[in-house]
Amino acid sequence: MDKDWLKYCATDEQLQTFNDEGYLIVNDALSPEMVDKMTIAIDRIDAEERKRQGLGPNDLMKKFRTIAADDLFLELLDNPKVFPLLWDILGWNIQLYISHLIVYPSEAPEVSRTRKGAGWHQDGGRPVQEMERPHPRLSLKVSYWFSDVRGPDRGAMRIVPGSHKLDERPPQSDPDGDLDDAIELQIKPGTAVLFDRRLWHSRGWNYSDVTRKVLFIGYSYRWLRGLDYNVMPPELLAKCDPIRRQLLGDGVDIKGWWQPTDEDVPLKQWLMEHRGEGYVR
Ligand SMILES: O=C(O)CCC(=O)C(=O)O
Repeated sequence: MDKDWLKYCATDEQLQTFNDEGYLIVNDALSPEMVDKMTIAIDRIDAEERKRQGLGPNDLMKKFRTIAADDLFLELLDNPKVFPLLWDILGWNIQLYISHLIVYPSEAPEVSRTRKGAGWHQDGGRPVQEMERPHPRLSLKVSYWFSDVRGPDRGAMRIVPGSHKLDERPPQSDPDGDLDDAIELQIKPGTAVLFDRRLWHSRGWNYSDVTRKVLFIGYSYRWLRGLDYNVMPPELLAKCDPIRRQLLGDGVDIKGWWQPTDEDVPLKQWLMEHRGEGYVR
């Protein structure tokens, strides 16, 4: 299993940024070659899905369970530049809970170019309403960017830094505008952005001529259910090493989601061996 992981363990500064701001940018998380290869897969999936979903050329395409759509995406599961950050933030008892692709072409020409604020939210579905407050972290997403969103109106994600610590919707002085204190993450292809599920975020509009492509890989504790799968196809699991199988929701016994045995969580064993017993709680 990939020993490169140890080169990219979180620094104190990275952990502090994630804890304080609710997000972390990882530059060059993917090499240009990997970006090119994955973009070919994304374009293929986009063409297939547009047909299947009956979408027009300017429609936004969403595809869930993308990890199973091309073996290349399995590389993202334990990407050495990102995976170690996940252990340091969430620990070893983790799994993939979602992998969704968004391909967002330019809005149709007749659409007003003056719209602001597109669907600000926190992630989490019903738990957001049903959990007592203040909310715990529970999960985070890693967004991998395959288009260049540096420049105005290219669909860069908007966030309110630090808003994961608020226990209510952040203030919005202009009802037609963005949340106050929103920033746009204008980043280049190959960049990954980790964000806490409690962070208030929104998709930016795309009025540019560049199709915006981003793949969201979400990780949660293993005691939550997957959001876009229950069980991965056995033929996919068969291609994976034990740690990837853990991440894809595989396990030995149903009780292992609550009380994992060593066989359920090979990542724990790996961390004990490579980072020491004291690292593993
Ligand atoms: O497309 C985006 O920038 C935001 C996607 C989103 O809201 C999400 O992953 O929860």
